[in-house]
Amino acid sequence: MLGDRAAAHPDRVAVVDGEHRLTYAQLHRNAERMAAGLLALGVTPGDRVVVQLPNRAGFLEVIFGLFRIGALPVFALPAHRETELRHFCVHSDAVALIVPDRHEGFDHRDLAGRVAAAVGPGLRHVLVLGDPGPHTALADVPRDPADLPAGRLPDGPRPGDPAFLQLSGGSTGVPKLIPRTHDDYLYSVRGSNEICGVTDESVYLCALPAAHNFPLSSPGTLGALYAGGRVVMCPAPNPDTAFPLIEREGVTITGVVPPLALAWTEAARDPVTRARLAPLRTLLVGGAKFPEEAARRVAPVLGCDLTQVFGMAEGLVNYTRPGDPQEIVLTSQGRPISPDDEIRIVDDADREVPPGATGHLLTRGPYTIRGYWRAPEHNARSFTADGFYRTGDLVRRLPTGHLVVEGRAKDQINRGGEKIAAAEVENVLLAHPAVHDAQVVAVPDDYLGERSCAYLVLRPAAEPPKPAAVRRFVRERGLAAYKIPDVVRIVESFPETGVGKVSKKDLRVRDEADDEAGD
Ligand code: J2J
Repeated sequence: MLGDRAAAHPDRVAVVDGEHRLTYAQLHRNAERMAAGLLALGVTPGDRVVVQLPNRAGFLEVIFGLFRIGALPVFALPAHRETELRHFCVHSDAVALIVPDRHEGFDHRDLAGRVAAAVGPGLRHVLVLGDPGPHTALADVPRDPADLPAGRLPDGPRPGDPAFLQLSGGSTGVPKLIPRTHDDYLYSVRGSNEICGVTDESVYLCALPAAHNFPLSSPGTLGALYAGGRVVMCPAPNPDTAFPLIEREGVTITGVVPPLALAWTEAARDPVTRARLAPLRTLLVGGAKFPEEAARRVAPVLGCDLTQVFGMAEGLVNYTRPGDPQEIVLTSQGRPISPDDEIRIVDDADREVPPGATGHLLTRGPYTIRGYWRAPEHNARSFTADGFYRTGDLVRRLPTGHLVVEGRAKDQINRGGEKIAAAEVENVLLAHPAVHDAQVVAVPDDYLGERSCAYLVLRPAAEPPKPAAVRRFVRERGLAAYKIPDVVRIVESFPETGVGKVSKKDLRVRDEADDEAGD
């Protein structure tokens, strides 16, 4: 895809990264040289490489380099820490880990060193974007393909081959990996472009972490490059960083999570600030439910069209359409990209619910996976016998086919679009010496939609730990900051359901009662 675009319009700017601009020809050439250099290092087709890079042009050079040789990036996020990176490296049998030197005040070289020491010799390379410290500089990797023993790069992967491993939001103890293929992914990107009107005139601001499925493909950086448009890498999504870039680069389209949409509308109340958004035509909002009241403010305050997007790294993506009635755009999460996306809405026994009723969303379609990477037991639970993916989302369908997300059946916290598997955090809390049992639940939050609350039952005679100490314990265990419980409450016991299981629903209710009591 990139080769075709570079041949068609070599001199058009493909990506902007600060003061740095790469044309399609340059991006393509850099990716080919990266591919040759990675091959020379011993990265072979089918190998996995954990990529933890911030929103920089280097991210695109690396992933297109890996795509070119048929090696699979494993898309870590910059927020991930030792526990997550170790798991990605071990579970994917990665041969290399690619990190930035520092990002947002954090030294990723130290982190990568600890991960490499823990994972062992199978992880052969740590490559660093920027100052490498004790590792290898990514800048030293690229080679001229003509210098390879064969004198050129081998043929690339086939369309149906896996392209990368994306991360699942997860509801289990360890994150699952999602194998997406070149053809299924481009199918979703092409469909997203058609719906969102992405053309060679489009300028996409990559404001969310570039490796996440939403900014990568809905329609995202890949959509902009597919159409021959331009990608602007945004180092952080706050208004002070994003708005000047929108103005300077003439950004026409971007995607954000609901809390950011709120922050952007808040900042744009100031007319001078708002003027910077003049080029912006489309704001996609998704990743978590966008409250109707907030949705109503987008067009009048930001001066652009709202598109709601309800997607998942496993596949299915829904959009509201430019021609949809305003009420539908404001109150629904869109309808599927493709007429071949199959939707079933079922009760607890997998029976279809009546039209318009709320139920579990199951889906099967041209770009939705049929199974996670090397996870036969999860797959037996996460997919029906006939291959429908159990999304864990509770939805209802409007007569127009649009879906309204009503809630969630999966044991997850959606913290402003960042997904936290309760079990993953509970496992860490259980390792605390004072903790006998732990439950992590979502509690409502005006800004984030949800935040996380850890309920702890202590061991007999244990000294009650301070909430700050519990939070520090989770951080020191090497979990991403967004997974650290926002609230920690110590209780005598957990409410139980009729059959003696812990009732998370009742814990959430109890939390609301505590809040009302002014706790
Ligand atoms: C309610 N819940 C939503 C929405 C996602 C585009 C946009 C988002 C994602 C994403 C993505 C929601 N309203 N508008 O991959 O390509 C929740 C659901 C869903 C889960 C998937 C894309 N949009 N969600 O968020 O893999 O619970 O993908 O199942 O991170 O986010 O999370 P994720």
